[in-house]
Amino acid sequence: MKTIFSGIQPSGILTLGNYLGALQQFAKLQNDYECYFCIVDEHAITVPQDRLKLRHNIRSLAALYIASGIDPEKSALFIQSEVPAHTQLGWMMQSISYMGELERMTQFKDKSAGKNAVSSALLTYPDLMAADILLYGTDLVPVGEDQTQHLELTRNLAQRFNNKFNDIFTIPTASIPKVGARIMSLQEPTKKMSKSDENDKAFISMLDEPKKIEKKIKSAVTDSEGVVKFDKENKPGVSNLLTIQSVCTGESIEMLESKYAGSGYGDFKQGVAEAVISVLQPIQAKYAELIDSPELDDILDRGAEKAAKKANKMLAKAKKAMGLGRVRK
Ligand code: ATP
Ligand code: LTN
Repeated sequence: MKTIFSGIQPSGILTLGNYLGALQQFAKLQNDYECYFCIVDEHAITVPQDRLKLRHNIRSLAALYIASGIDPEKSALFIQSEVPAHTQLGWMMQSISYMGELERMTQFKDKSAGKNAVSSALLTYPDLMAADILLYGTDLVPVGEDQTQHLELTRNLAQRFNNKFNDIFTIPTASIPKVGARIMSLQEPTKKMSKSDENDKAFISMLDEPKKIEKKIKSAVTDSEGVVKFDKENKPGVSNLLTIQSVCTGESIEMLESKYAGSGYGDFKQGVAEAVISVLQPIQAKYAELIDSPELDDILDRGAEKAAKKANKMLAKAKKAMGLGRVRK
């Protein structure tokens, strides 16, 4: 059976973008693959975090994974910092990656732009991400489009390691959904929807109440043309809403365009809001049952144990390949 690994940062409450671009696919894949789903808290601290909020977001993310359909009987769900092999291999990856290639990463450039204090971990973030993936012999990594560059670097690092030391790592492939891989901000539809956006109106949180969802979609930036048509270049706002509705309902963009032909943005936005609410409501109900339950802790304990077992084996191979540690006499 082939292996899947993916991770989400607990850097805020998940958005509709995270759900449509990542979580939704995870649940579908778990029947056909051995799956490892990770709450990458060590990635989250590459930018400043409030410790209590971080702790809350970690648990909340765990509950959202399960509420979105991750079955702990099939998939291992765990917290990155509870499996030390990640940072250990991450350090080893740092020793084979180059400053130049790390500095070229778009996410690093975006997150460091205009800041005078940028952590060194923000730069070496992709080394840790490569370690996450490579520890599990991962074949497939389901992610949104923004992660393709990191995935490409992971492949390069794996190949570099295999050539230089020993052929131990599987070269992973990214799996990007055809529609929904890049849900845009509701306020600036040329920017991706992001859970750490300072403007609360720019994203729909997976835990927003129906009224709030409706309000945010109604105030989403569109254009003054009044025509519901998919045109990413000239009508980014409308195109984004069409994508959202299409992924939520399963109707194609063309079907939606003809459904709203001749009607204004009011009806259209109402339709989008209803579609989003009907996807998120059952998830929110499950989330409420889980968030304070000891069952969630048991799931995370079991997940970390299963993950560590596999990860430690690969870590031992990597250390041996690099000549770290010692051989018993
Ligand atoms: P942050 O804003 O803190 O950088 P984020 O919202 O971009 O976070 P991540 O934790 O970095 O979210 O991403 C988790 C997963 O969700 C990744 O697979 C990523 O590709 C996907 N994803 C993130 N934002 C979107 C989006 N707007 N549309 C589709 N997929 C997305
Ligand atoms: N970098 C990713 C989160 C992430 C990840 C991973 C995704 C960390 N490690 C391993 C897939 C596989 C992000 O910012 N979305």
